[in-house]
Amino acid sequence: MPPLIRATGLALLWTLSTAQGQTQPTPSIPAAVTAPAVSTATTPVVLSGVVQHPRAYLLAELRALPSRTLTVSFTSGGQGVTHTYRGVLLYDLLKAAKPNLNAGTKNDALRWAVLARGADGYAALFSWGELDPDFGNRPVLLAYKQDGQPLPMRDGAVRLVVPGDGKGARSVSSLVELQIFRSGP
Ligand SMILES: Nc1nc2c(c(=O)[nH]1)N[C@H]1C(S)=C(S)[C@@H](COP(=O)(O)O)O[C@H]1N2
Ligand SMILES: [Mo]
Repeated sequence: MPPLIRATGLALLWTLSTAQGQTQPTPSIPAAVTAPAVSTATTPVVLSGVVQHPRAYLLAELRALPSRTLTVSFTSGGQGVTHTYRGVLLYDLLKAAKPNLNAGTKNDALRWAVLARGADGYAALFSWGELDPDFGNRPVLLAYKQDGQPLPMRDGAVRLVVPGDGKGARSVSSLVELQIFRSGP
């Protein structure tokens, strides 16, 4: 018997045996009751930390700010993807928050960082120096549009995109929190 036909036959037998309800385990949590860890248009992005102006941004508020449009390529699960994203510069939000810089420390801003967190708890770190136009100048965006449309639903209302990163791992989707902090003595 050719392997494909044998495999198909085995799969059919398995389907029949499970269809009788003999071997099917009962799921402990019904799928419909599990909250999806994706953000929506009414989920704020909370900017917190040792800053003068902590605040929560709703999608409508982000959309009212100056925006940038960038075409960004990255790999996701080994596959290359390229999209054009529109959003607000992360660096602009950090500046507006005004971290409480230590005036007595030379280039204190270079000790600061921001942890971006998604609705599922996934998180990635960015340093002030890599974002600052005077240093790394990385135009990391809080993106709310992909190719002229709202983000695909699975990415939530707002996601980071990180031009220059090869892998998509820091492109935190369903962004809900930006925690600004100073590290070191
Ligand atoms: N909130 C959240 N964001 C995330 C992840 C995640 O698990 N949770 N995975 C990251 C990884 S590993 C990759 S490769 C990209 C995938 O982006 P895509 O969903 O647009 O392909 O999302 C990143 N952002
Ligand atoms: Mo990934």
